[in-house]
Amino acid sequence: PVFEYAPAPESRAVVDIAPSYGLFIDGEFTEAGDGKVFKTLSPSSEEALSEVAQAGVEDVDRAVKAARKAFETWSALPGAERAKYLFRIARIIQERSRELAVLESLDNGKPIRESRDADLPLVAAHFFYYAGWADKLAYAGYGADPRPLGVAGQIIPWNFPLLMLAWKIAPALATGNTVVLKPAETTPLSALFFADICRQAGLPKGVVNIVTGDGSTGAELVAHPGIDKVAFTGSTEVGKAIARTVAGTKKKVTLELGGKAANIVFDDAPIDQAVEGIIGGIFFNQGHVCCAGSRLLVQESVQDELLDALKRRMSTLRVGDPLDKNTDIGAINSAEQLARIRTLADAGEAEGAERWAPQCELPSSGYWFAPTLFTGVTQAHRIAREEIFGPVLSVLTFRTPEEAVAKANNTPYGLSAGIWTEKGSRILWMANKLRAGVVWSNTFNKFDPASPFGGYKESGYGREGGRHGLEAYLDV
Ligand code: TXE
Repeated sequence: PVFEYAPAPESRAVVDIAPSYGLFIDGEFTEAGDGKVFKTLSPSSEEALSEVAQAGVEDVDRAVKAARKAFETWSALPGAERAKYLFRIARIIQERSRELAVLESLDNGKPIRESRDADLPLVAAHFFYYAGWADKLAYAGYGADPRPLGVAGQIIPWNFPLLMLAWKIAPALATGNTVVLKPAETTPLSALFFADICRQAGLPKGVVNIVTGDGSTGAELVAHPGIDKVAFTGSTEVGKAIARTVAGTKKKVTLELGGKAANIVFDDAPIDQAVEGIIGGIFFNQGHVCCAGSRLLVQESVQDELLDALKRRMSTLRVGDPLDKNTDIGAINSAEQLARIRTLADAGEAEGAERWAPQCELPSSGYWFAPTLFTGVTQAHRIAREEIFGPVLSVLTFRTPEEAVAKANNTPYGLSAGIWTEKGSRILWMANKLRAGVVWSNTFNKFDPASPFGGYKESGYGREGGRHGLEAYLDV
């Protein structure tokens, strides 16, 4: 009764979603000890996709114990052996990528074009990349015998469920750690499919454990004494709570939190190219992106020209069915997130910014928000200060590079920034002044597993990706 297939587009048939899923502990799917479950919905239709176990304190304990036990043998395996498993996982991800892309779009709401062409290739690339490191750790700058930390408790959000899983699990396994991972409560399915991939790859039992549940499951995982390291991606508020919980324990922690990135356009930038970068920067993944270019800083002299071009381009964006290959903007992930976006957009209007959105018809069921632009925004406005995490762009202006830097840095966050100019010397000057973990120039939202990613200030600490990402899981 929980699960009904709606008459659906053909592509939906490529993935077989079971009516219910258990927790993945010690290589087996098992029910929660107290039998509790929750439903995961498709945000584009509000239909239940499946019923998933809600892990309680005893389940978290079982998972951590399984990971501890597996750590004994996994950490003792030669790196070359661990690499074989990771390569196998990467290849299976590639083989099953159609199925995973459809699943991700169903559970998350993101356009299939993005899950197929961005998320899944990056997920596989991440496993390939860290597979390549597993046998190269000794004498790579970490001493003769760098040691894994032990059991990593990893908590991920709902915006890139499988990619965040890859960012967490691949480096942990490559370095000889074992993991207990908790996916977000609105997007648990791809992590459970990944559990199946671990089985298919013959990964030893207990090396990867998946405990589904809400924030309470996450809090129990963080507090568990058998955890050696916590890796978290999510809200700044929860990140701070996690840092408080682990303070005074042996646990190491990396946090990847929110952002309020500035995309800075100078008057010499090629306008069409900048418009594409601005559009991708804020509307990719419905703006559910920690490094989204949510503040556009435009040099005053090109403001009118740029805004005209931007509005014309926004008018061509197609909002709708995530499984339609023509869709540019899919569904907002949850009713809660939609409410947050609406609250902040309403605050923008109430505080006097001018709101604009193209004519677009939104589907009648599901969670949707039209691509929206605010002009006349000042630095004091909430929409210039708070992370909206939705398809909403706040436009501010500047006259000089110094003013652009001051405005870009005027935020508690420091995850990313973008610069659009033909002048190379200006790019270098700006990149050095911007307090952001990533600075893109004449592009935006470009990722590579070899490149470390992470924030300054309240955007968190520690780096994921690249060789820096290894250090988060090693005692050097
Ligand atoms: O995040 P939460 P939410 C920002 C974004 C968004 C806001 C709220 O601005 O609007 O956060 O989103 C788990 N101990 N980002 O409420 O609650 C939770 O179950 C341990 C930016 O969804 O932080 C989920 O698995 N874990 C961000 C994960 O934390 C806890 C991505 C993230 O959920 C917990 C997501 C607790 N006490 C939201 N409470 C980014 N950096 O990309 C919750 N969780």
